[in-house]
Amino acid sequence: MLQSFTVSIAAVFIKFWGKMARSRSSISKWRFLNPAYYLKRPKRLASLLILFVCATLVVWDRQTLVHEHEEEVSKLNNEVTRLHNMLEELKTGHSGVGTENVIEQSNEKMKVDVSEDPIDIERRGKVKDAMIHAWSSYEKYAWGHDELQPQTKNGVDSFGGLGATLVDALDTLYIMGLDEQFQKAREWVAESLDFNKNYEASVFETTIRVVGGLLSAYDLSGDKLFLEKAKDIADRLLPAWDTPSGIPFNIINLANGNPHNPGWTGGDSILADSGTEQLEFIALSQRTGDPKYQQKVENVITELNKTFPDDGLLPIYINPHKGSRSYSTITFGAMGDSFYEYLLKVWIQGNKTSPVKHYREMWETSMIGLESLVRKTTPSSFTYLCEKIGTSLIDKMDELACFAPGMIALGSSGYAPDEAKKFLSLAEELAWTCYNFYQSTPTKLAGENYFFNSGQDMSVGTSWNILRPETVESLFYLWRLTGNKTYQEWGWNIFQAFEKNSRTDSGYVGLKDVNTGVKDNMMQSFFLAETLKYLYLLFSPSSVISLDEWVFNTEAHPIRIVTRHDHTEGKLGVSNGDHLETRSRARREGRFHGN
Ligand code: DMJ
Repeated sequence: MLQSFTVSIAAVFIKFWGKMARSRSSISKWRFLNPAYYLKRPKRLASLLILFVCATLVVWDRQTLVHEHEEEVSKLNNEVTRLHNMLEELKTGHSGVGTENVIEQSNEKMKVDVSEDPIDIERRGKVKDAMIHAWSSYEKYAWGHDELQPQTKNGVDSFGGLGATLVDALDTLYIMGLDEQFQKAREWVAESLDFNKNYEASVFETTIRVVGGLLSAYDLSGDKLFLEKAKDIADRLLPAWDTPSGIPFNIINLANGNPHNPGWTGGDSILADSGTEQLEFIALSQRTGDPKYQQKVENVITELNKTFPDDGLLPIYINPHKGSRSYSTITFGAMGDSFYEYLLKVWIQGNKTSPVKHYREMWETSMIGLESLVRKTTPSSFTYLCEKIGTSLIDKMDELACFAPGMIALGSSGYAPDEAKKFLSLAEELAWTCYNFYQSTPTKLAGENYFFNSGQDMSVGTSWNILRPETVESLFYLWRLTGNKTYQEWGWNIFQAFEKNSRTDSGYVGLKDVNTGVKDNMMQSFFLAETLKYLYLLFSPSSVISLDEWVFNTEAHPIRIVTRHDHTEGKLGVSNGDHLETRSRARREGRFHGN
């Protein structure tokens, strides 16, 4: 604008000057240099002044433009430098975009794939938002309690007041890079986590959530506080294994150490409750150098292996005095499930070496049994796992058994190629069924269990949904092991159904009925420990908690795989070096910055 103004002033001046020049042509051509020429005639002086002002304006205007352009160019250069730096940081594992933690692989920082799918980045961002919402609701209404009741906005101590949600969520917070929240939770563990409770605790639940959660937080952060706390609670659980057979009692008083079994089992121990402490207690021995934890839990497997059946399937009740099996259901669902899971995972935790060979053998035997439970629905040919009592098969499958596709996929690579392929495809078929447990209901959330009647495919039995993780857990393993993006799509659909039906202003709730969508009043701690973690990892690069370096306990707490030695003559062959190795490697972990 300024430029056009100066141009018009100059044009007026030139016109005026032209007139003057024509009328005074006789005057000497040097007369313009004589000051008197101007001083005698005010009009000439005015013209000179106008000419001077116009010239100044033109020069000033140009200078300003040049300066403005220089500023623009400099800004663009800065932007180019910033983007270049971001690219470099992404290549070396520090994107500076978000705040998640990248997990190192050996000595090298994890390489974030710069060509990562932007949809994955966006989706894991949404899962992280869900975690922030779940956590801040817990923080606001139930801090320090075991679980949040979102509808009534209060906490409940369903596990004896051990801060179950807080401890269960530690590693999820860490992996998602929610550092402030992690630190605040750490302070609570340091100041307020007290296990000296006159409470009849479930040995299984306390182990998988509390011991597992603390060990995982230790392995990820290297903070010794978590290991000390894990040792404290494990020491309180240990008397549960003091039975004639070594099969543990499933309940123990945390203050006085008196163990017993629940009345409703008729005095028996539960298979899953007795065979799902191996990963945590072996890890604890490795990290403390004290063999007693590992010895107790490995005795259980040795005892069960003495009479292990040809099909590797054990009923859910076992007598802790005799070590014998009681007549009861055989299932990969409730009360059986994680016994089979841990046979495979202890073998992985033990680096698949000879001291843990019998775990793999027992697991493979159980897979023979599992195959004998496989049936297909009509008319759509969904593959499912039956339950069994005596010799009778029951056409029923728990959603809990939907961990099995992930387990089978994880174990498949230990077979020879043909078997591996067969088991991987069985895993994929079962995952499709589990996904359809979700898709077949009006809310697109799965019920607790399903029946399979001829001609009707699947129908919901118990119709609640309590935010369970098993299906997304299997989708996570299948995505990692096959690279098939379909599993991400299924997981995303399930996540959206949780967002639609289970999200409230004060946290996430389960549904009393997946047909009507009526809500319950509980945010289960495993929603933060497992469901959201597996969903987040489903949209993360596979080097974040690499399956080559970590093994997940049954509550989705990643435990670092360390060198294993056997224990002989009552001594645990886990060297102090292993213990140190675990700690120092954990400290070396890089911080993950990505969405
Ligand atoms: C979790 O506590 C664990 O995954 C356990 O093995 C089975 N049940 C719940 C989640 O459904």
